Amino acid sequence: MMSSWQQKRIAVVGLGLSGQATVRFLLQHGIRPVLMDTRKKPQGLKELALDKTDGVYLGELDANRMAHMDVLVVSPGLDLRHPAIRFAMAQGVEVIGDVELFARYNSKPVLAITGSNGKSTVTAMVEAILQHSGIKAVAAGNIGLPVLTAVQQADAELFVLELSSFQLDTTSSLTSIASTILNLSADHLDRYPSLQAYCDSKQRIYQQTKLALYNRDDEHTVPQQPGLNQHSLGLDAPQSPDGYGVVERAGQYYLALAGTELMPVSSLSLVGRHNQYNALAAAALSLAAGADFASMRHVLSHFKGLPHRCELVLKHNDIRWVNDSKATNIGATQAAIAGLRSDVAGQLILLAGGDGKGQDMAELAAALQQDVDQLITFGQDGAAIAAMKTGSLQVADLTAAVKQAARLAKAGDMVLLSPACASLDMFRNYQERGERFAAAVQEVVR
Ligand code: UMA
Ligand code: ADP
Repeated sequence: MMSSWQQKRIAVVGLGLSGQATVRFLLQHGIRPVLMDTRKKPQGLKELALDKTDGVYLGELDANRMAHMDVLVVSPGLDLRHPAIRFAMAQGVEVIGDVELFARYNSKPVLAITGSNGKSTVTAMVEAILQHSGIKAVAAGNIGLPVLTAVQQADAELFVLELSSFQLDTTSSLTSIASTILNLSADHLDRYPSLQAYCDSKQRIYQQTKLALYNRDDEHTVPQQPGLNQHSLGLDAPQSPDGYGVVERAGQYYLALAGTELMPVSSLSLVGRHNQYNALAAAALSLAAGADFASMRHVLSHFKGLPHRCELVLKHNDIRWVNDSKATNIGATQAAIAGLRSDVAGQLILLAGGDGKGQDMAELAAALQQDVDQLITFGQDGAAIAAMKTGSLQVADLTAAVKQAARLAKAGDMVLLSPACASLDMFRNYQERGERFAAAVQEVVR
């Protein structure tokens, strides 16, 4: 496939982690791309063999230069509605992403995972189950490892891809042995004109899949394309003897998978109903890839949650401090509140705020009013969240929020950072926000 590309003029647009991996991949195949980024100084550029490229253009994208290319490999961080990209497309330039390039080149089996929330957790679970089953699986994509770095790993036998809607927008050839949309709730509405447009983007994951696994409690996840081999997942009874769900026997609840009682729900290592669903989805996906039941049981009963997802950072004087910085949208925060509430004897104190990405905070109101005892908000859209609950407190920043929570918290309480917003108004990314929270907690509490 790559030999036909040697005659083409290729630009890599957006030089973050995925863009840099794309440049390396192309150079390894003897292709000299043109490099572009709207940023004046993208990090890590110096490590690339820039002398082997056909030029590096930083700062405002030049529409005419782009229109002279045959193909633009555009990073997921760039909005396809950017005028220069639109102009190039209108001139007939092909616009794809790194996942599309991966799909055209890769010959190994793929499992593909998307959804508004739970993607990374399920991706990591599936990778662990397959590895325990003796299959050399590699997790890549939105989870962090660029797909064009992963595809170079010669000993990889299968790829478990976490795909964002942005990656799916520029992908059309991906085939998978199974794929799933875990759930869909409002997110990234600063990049999509409507929830339906965001949903249509997610639906692209089913395009050439051998098995679509969807959430029967979330209509947006049901394949819209007819004629697919498909199964539904849910936390109720399976819909057929070989279906997927939860069954009750002698007062115990079990995950049920294709006619097998896999394991009691009570022995899952992660708490919260949303994680029961994540475990079921991970088991269903790995089954399609040939994993064994013993490995599923082992991994799902020992899996340690990923950092920044409902992670206990400190228990002090019987007050628990939980970091859920990865909750960058309302759906994730709702799941965290619903999942943790029943486990809190005292007050649930929520810290929320940041960049709301155009979400309607009214959707969070019910959870805030019913299940949250004290709400402390911060950041760009903190006021919009505070307006959803009377008696809430608005503070200047995350450290002030931690200090305020420390004043309010008593034995039996939980302080939960689950912001329902992106972090980019105040932090480099959600990881930095979570780390600052943990540091502030140590400092203020001890
Ligand atoms: N940017 C510019 N100019 C450019 C290109 C990017 O200003 O020319 C900015 C944008 O604000 C953008 C940010 O840089 O948001 C990052 O974009 P990038 O292209 O540099 O991103 P990468 O470092 O290549 O990381 C991307 C994914 N990032 C996005 O989709 C925004 C990473 O997902 C992914 O792990 C990585 O590729 C490897 O595949 C991160 C993410 O935040 C975790 N994803 C979003 C999410 O989960 O909600 C979709
Ligand atoms: P993603 O990769 O899609 O952002 P993660 O696995 O990183 O998802 O989880 C992010 C946050 O989303 C978690 O901290 C949790 O609050 C919430 N979450 C996880 N799984 C689900 C789910 N199945 N449904 C709803 N919310 C979830």
